[in-house]
Amino acid sequence: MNSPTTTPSDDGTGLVPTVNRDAEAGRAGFYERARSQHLAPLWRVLHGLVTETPQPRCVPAHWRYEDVRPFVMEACHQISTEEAERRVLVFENPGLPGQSRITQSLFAGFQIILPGETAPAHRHVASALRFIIEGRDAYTAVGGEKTMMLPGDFVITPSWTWHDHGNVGSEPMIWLDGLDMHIVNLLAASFREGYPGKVHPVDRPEGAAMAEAGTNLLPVDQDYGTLTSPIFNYPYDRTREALDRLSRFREISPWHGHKMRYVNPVNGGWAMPTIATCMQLLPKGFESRPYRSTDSTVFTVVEGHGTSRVGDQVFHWGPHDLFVVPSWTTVQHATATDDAVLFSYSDRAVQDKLDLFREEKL
Ligand code: GTQ
Repeated sequence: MNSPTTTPSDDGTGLVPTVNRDAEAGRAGFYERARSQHLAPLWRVLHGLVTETPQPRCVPAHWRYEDVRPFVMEACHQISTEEAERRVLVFENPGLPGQSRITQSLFAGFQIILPGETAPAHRHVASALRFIIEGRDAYTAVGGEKTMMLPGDFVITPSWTWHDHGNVGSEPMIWLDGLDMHIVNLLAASFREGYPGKVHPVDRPEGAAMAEAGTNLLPVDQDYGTLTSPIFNYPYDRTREALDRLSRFREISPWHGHKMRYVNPVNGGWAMPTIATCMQLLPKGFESRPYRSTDSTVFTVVEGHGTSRVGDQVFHWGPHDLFVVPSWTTVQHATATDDAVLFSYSDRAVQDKLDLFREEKL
């Protein structure tokens, strides 16, 4: 092995404590010879590899919309969507600089598309979610069907489906992109293809997916060869109404407020196979009890104002802000003056499938 390696033991976290440090110098020759065969001693790194508790490298973070939006607008003066392919400013977790990660496993970015612009069709194994922040009269086309997008809508681009985006209105549209490419890349399973042409042909009417799967009815004999929901736009008006109605009769969760998960109506699982998505209502004057879970989570504020204590940090948030709760970091939300609605996404969909997910309600 000729590249110098930084093992967890180098920063004092991986060396098994029973190892006699004084004896290690005498073992150096052995380590050196083993290294020539690309072999390494586990006892110098074991406790850094198999940690006692989650050791997230991402940190609690908060982006205010008023700080971020000017940069997103400025990006439009710097580059066109056509030139950029996707004009996106990536949220980089301060604990993971230069890695295009908002958490260890997930990507987040604000994409902006101006009136008249088209983001050309491509497809990739990575799945994407779009959560609409502002604007109207822009669409995304997925697998031959268009959907118009409005603020608060949750839109899915399933793995390996052709997709292009366009703005046919008169104002910019900004949405939050969440992607799982870091999970795909961990497994070295990524493919990508550009479409030979700007847009993929549309061959299904708008609303087709909603008619096929959006009313608790599914076409009999339809085969679904995928874990991704056939619904690719979960519109905000329906989500908001559901939250409002259930808040009138359901007992509130002390940890989550009124929190709903987006489901795939075919199998009852998460709407996406890799990314878990939720929407929650925190009524005015609510204070949640401390909660932690193993899925590092990205939150964006749809409506209202509040405060979240994340580990030892306190974030005061308002509409369209983003904040991150790292794995196994205690979070508590509070609202004061108004109801708040939070959209969130995490890798829980993966952790559930692999029996990794844990949570603690304090
Ligand atoms: O819109 O297809 O933010 O492929 C990153 C990668 C958006 C997209 C991103 C992508 C897209």
